[in-house]
Amino acid sequence: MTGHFKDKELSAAHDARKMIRLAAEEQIETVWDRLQKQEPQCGYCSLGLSCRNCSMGPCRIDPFGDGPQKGVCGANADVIVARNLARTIAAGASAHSDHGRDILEALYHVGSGDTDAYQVNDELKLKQVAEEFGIDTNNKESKDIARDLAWEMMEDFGTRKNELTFLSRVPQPRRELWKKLNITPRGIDRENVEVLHRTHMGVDNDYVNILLHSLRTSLSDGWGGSMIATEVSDILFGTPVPNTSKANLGVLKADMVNLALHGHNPMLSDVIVRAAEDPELKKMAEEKGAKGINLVGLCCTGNELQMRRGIPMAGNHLIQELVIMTGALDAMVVDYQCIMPSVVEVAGCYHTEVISTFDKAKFTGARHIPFDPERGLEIGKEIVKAAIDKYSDRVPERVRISDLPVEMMAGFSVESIVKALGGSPEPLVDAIKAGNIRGAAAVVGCNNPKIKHDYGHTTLTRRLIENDILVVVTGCSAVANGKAGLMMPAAAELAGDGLKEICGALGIPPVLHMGSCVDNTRILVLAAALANFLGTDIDKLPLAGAAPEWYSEKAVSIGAYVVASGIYTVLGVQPPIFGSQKVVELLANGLNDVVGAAFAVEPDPEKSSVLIRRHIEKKRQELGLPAIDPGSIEMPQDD
Ligand code: SF4
Ligand code: MSK
Repeated sequence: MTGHFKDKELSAAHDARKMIRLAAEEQIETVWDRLQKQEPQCGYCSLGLSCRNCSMGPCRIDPFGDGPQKGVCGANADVIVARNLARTIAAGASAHSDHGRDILEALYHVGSGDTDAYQVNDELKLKQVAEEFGIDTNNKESKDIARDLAWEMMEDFGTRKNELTFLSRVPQPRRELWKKLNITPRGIDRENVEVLHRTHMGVDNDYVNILLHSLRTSLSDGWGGSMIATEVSDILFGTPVPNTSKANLGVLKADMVNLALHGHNPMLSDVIVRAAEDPELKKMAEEKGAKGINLVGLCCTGNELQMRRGIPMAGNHLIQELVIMTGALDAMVVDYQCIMPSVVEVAGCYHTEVISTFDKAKFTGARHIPFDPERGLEIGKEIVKAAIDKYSDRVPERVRISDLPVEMMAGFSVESIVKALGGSPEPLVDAIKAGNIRGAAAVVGCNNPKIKHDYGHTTLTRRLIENDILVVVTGCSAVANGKAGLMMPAAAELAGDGLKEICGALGIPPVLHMGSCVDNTRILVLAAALANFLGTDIDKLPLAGAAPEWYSEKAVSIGAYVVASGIYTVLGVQPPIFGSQKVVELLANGLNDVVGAAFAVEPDPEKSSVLIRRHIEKKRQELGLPAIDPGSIEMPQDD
């Protein structure tokens, strides 16, 4: 077995472990089985040393120096590794940004009056964001502002602008730095297309130049496509406020129609929530013998729903096959991103119906009910009805829900954090200055079967809060930490004295749920607000990022824009760059002199917590704040 496993268990989560054992007993193939069958995975690809960008190839570079050191075209290891990384970042940035565009189109439909499925939910944010885009909001109806804002935001995808509009939120020194480096993101689509152009055979053959453009592309995601996704989702569906709901496989109900909402886009799931309230559909469910309709979330669609509507969370990335094995899931509705094709096969072993909904994300074997924002609610009802129909096919003897759900808080948008602080970042800044809180870390990203499920997230978070570092979480990390009980105010008991006191005074948990993967932009906005408040740049602050169990191309784009924005980031899974010492050196060290932050790779969360603590204390020293000598923080030894 690959990766960091200190014991034989594949998951740190109790509900998952039980289902994994069940899968083995019933010979249902899961992600862990398939990983094992893939081993040993290709060494060239793992090092980033293979290229199939043209048909003179495919080519590979021998990492030991005995075999070929150049592709047929003459590209060396540095160029091949950099090109591969650039394409990965572009794929991730494109996924986020295309998601943003889909939401934006819904805003445009609202503004044009050709849908009644959605409406403006947060008028204040609509006006604030419209003003950022230079739109006069005086004496204008919100419908008209929505239309004009959507139109202006669409321009940020194109080639007409020299810089993205949300860059006005970036601290001035960082904007100037990006300008000097020529990495100011322009059009979102433009930067992504340019990656594909540059990495075509015979275009950009300088690894540094390729990597700088990769940073620019990732910034077009973080301060562009993803930020548009977050802000427009808030405008349409409401800016999250703190709420308490529940998490783990125990949120499924044996006596109700269970419907899981999986993927990333909140557009469809929002109408399904409303459809499930329909009295006729509720009656239909009762006629089938169910007590009602129970909606649960998975992955980031689940995060979106939990943040805004308190819908319970069934699980994160590696739970998506296991939730079907409860035998109680009547339908899994998928939109896009992070949905394993295997869910259709696992569902085939049960009565569960997988329903795909986006024409750009079809799944062979699934039922396809195409989503159309203009007929949102009608489609939502059709989907809920399909789940109710499936309830009759459930086999009661195969229903296995035994875990009790765990309470967790969600809904910590920047607005609600600032409100909890009394309307200004000042109390947080004061607590950091005094040393009660040493700094803050974002623990984000996916699960990956190469890392013990949820172990990376929860171990790292525990160590950080124990040492008075406030943790913010998004994506699958939020689910892992919520299930582990770390996201209720009572978890402050596990924190160091300083953090415990602050959490107690504010009534907040030591680990704050800031949303889905696109909502990592909320973390950027918060970091920028802190830097602006102090009149400094983001890289000067005692902040860090970590993605202990990342797997996706989107996570690489996130890591790149976080580092390019000035935040040191530790990855728990090795990216495929180790075939080029020069690329590794640039990303792990050289970037410090370029953007003031760099990457580290550390699979053991006990060790990564030390790297983060050392970094935060170093930043405190540089700011002249009371600090622990970073060198005195001991690195745990291997067993
Ligand atoms: Fe080989 Fe160069 Fe073609 Fe890549 S671009 S496949 S290294 S010839
Ligand atoms: S769902 S991108 S596995 S966090 Fe956003 Fe989780 Fe990663 Fe998907």
